[in-house]
Amino acid sequence: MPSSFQEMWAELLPVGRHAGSGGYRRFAWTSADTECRDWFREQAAARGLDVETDRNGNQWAWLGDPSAGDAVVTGSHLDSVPDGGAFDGPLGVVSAFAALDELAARGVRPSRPVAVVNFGDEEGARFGLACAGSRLTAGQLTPERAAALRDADGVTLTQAMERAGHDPEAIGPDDERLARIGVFVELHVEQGRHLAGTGSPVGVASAIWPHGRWRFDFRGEANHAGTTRMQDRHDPMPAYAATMLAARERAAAAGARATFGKLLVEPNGVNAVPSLVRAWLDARAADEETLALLLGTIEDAAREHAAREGVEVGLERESFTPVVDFAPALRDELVRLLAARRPYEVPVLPTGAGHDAGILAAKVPTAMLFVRNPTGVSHSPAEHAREDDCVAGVEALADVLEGLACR
Ligand code: HGY
Ligand code: MN
Ligand code: MN
Ligand code: MN
Repeated sequence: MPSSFQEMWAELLPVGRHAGSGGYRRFAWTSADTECRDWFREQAAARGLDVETDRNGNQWAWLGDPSAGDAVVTGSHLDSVPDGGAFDGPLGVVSAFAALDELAARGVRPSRPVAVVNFGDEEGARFGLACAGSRLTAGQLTPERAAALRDADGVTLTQAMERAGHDPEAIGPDDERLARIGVFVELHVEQGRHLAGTGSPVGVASAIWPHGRWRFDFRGEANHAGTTRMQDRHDPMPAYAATMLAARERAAAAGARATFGKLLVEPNGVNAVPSLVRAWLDARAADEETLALLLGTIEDAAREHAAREGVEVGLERESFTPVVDFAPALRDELVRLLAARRPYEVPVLPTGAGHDAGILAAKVPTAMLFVRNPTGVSHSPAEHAREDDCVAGVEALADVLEGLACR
């Protein structure tokens, strides 16, 4: 008998959870990731689904014969950001299995193949590139670039794959697989408060904001903290700090987002003026023009403050995802399928968070469902969704799958 939503949730909850912070450290191709993958296989086997791991390490659990094509695929990711929350990713995978159970309980026999997918390395927490598994499959990440992505210990993505038992020589675009997908629907906890203020536990995505990651290298001159006069320093830290404050101010003015959440300081000594401050910027905006303008002003600020401190500054764009406008016809079909069985209005909302659905959308008709997050908090151990809202999400996903897979 397959586990219920609550049982699946309870089984997955402890995996990769850090005792100290209560957050998750499910990084790609680590032992925690392997445990998540084992959990996925167990859930699939308990439902008699055929499980496969594709050339890029994504897991697929099939109901029906994938070679028939036009499949209805649902799912999300199981990896996390450092000390992330329990819901970001796993809610979409657990809900997908639970929705299949709901279809079985309703006696619904899909006329199209249906699959649950676990996309690998969505957060990019270890190797720095988000959605690596879906990007490889969609041809947005080349095997050569994947082999050059390194973690903090210098291990490359492909070396990590190999150490986890996955053949790194196999990675690459998978158009044949994507051609068999008729539609992909990802359920995800909302990472924001749009639904929190409404009577709707579930909403439908309209768009994903354009977003990207840029790396600033501020290079100065290492020196002694005690003997170097302030006016004699070429210290990259104040150049970074002034740039960060300018980014915060300009993003706020533009209604955009700018986050410096990761720094690397060399030599990283308390009593040494740094030689290097490497700062990663995550920037996002509702449209690409606003984002480009924001980036331009932040880059100007970096150059201005570097010159003032007598240090050099380098800038490299590490990743960029253009705006994703989900297909209105499919989006509206989801709203119709949901509204038909619900007393509440089904909101349609954009998100500033990236998702595998945003990558797939370039190749496959794609849509997203959001489940209400009472506080909106995400990428934090405090991330939460109420159980009744999660159950409402499973019901909604089951309605959508029934409507799409039983045409
Ligand atoms: O960064 C994001 O928006 C996503 O959680 N990977
Ligand atoms: Mn996330
Ligand atoms: Mn996510
Ligand atoms: Mn000394």
